[in-house]
Amino acid sequence: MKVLLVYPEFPDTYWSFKHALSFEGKKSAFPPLGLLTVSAMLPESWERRLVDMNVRKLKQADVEWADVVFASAMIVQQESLKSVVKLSNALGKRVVVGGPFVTTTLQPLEGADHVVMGEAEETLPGIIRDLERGEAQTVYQAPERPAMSLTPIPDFKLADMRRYSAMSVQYSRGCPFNCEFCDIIEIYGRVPRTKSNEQMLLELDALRDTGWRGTVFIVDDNFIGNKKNVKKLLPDLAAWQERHGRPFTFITEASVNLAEDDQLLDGMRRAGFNRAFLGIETPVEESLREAQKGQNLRHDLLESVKKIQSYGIEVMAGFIVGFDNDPDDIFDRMTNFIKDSAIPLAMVGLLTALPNTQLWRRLKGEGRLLGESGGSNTHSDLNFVTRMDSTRLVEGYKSILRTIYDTREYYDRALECLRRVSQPGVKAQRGNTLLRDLSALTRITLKLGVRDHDRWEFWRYFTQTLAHHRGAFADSMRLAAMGYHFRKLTEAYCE
Ligand code: B12
Ligand code: SF4
Repeated sequence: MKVLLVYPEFPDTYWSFKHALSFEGKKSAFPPLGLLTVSAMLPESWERRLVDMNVRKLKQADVEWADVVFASAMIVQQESLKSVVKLSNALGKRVVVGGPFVTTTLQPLEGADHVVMGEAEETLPGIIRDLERGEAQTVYQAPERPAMSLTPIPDFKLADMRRYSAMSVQYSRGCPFNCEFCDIIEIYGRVPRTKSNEQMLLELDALRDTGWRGTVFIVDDNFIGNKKNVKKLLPDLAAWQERHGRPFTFITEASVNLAEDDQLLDGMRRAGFNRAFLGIETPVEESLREAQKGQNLRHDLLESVKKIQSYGIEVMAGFIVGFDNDPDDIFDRMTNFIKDSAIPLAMVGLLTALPNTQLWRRLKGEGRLLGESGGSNTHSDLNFVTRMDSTRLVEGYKSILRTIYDTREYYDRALECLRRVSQPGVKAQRGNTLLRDLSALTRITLKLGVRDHDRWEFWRYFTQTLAHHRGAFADSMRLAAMGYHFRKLTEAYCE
């Protein structure tokens, strides 16, 4: 059997990082870990190829080569996914589709021969057997959530690793919290399941053996969801890093209560974590209560961010406007909070009701749902009737984006962030990325320091960095590249 694994294209959103990746000479931020994991579960005798459409175009010849096409997608990739299904149908190839889109959508996917809902560790052996016998069913639904011990080491080598700016691994699935808008807990559950330390280190060995050095994204829904296990993992992770000359720096996602736990923070610093994405959502307490986000109400949010930064961990965060309890001055409060928190990469979105979430069910009950979400919360299409006038909400939302991604505002936040994270800590080895860094630096300097109309701001930022944060120079240039990406997209959204 010949399997073509296809990852559809993302639209150009904040999360695509497109305008920043070009400085690095990369095509995409991360490889499709779901498909690399599925590939590792296929029989050894099956031939397999991967086409990540964020890296290269899908050609007719790719599909013609295959006996069966396996595709994976999030909601936001659905248009591209539909084109993959259509092409496969036209060429008479069987299509199997899995991943979060088909797991959560309420609509059937036209043209898909087999849909796999949920995690595949337990269902895939049956699907493989049925495909081989030519009697595969239309829908497979994972009966329960599998133990992570069943998850194999992903087929990292299937990806063209040179095209990505970071590699991904996964330690846990699920999150113990209960945020109303969250679909993670519906898909992956509220009891975080983790891999064993041994399993995790073997996975890192495999990644290291591929020759990869640099950033590794631990793609967990909430890395500290199972604190007890994480605390056991971190010392082993730090020792592994030490043993191998610190080949990786880690980024991950975590809940804000990370700030409460010095032992965790210290463990993460020692293990080489230098960035964490937090779900802050809003500085408005009433809106946090509405979102059932009690973990963000326990301590002062600005202090929590500062604490995490003091461990050398840059904070990135998600923010949301559009809660029923958002006051009239929400836009100013959000803007001020982002400025004071020194979070350069602030992903501000409009509240979206994803299918089958608690929010979805409440709004449905209240007769306020307008339709299924397009999957991206940074587009201005609302999928429910908001309490605030929708035109005002979208205008206010855009005003936040315009302010926080204004060149000077952004550089000021980045400088303050660098100041806060440049504490003595464990620094990762940058090793053989030097050449890549040099060409990236040349591209950044040419684009932002010569061609850009805000070039004087860039040189102010550049000289301040050299004067005060020389040790974090590479990080400062990464932040400059990211800021450019956010500015370009903000211009496109807000025109
Ligand atoms: C890493 C990640 C990203 C990366 C993407 C990197 C990449 N190339 O994959 C980045 C940071 C870019 C990203 C961006 C976004 N993401 Co994202 N992301 C994740 C995250 C945290 C991990 C994905 C992962 O690697 N998982 C590990 C693998 C092993 O799990 P898996 O993909 O589920 O695969 C398993 C099964 O689903 C199944 N399976 C998967 N595919 C297939 C295919 C076949 C054929 C079969 C048989 C089985 C199968 O088998 C696997 C093993 O069990 C997930 C959350 C999560 N826990 O998965 C969110 C998640 C997928 N993202 C999500 C969202 C909403 C987004 C954004 C739209 C954010 C936003 N708010 O706007 C953007 C979109 C990007 C864009 N440009 O517009 C949602 C998707 C919701 C949905 N129903 O579609 C998720 C579930 C999290 C969430 N609730 O926020 N994301
Ligand atoms: S903390 Fe994050 S992952 Fe956990 S329930 Fe809330 S939004 Fe979902």
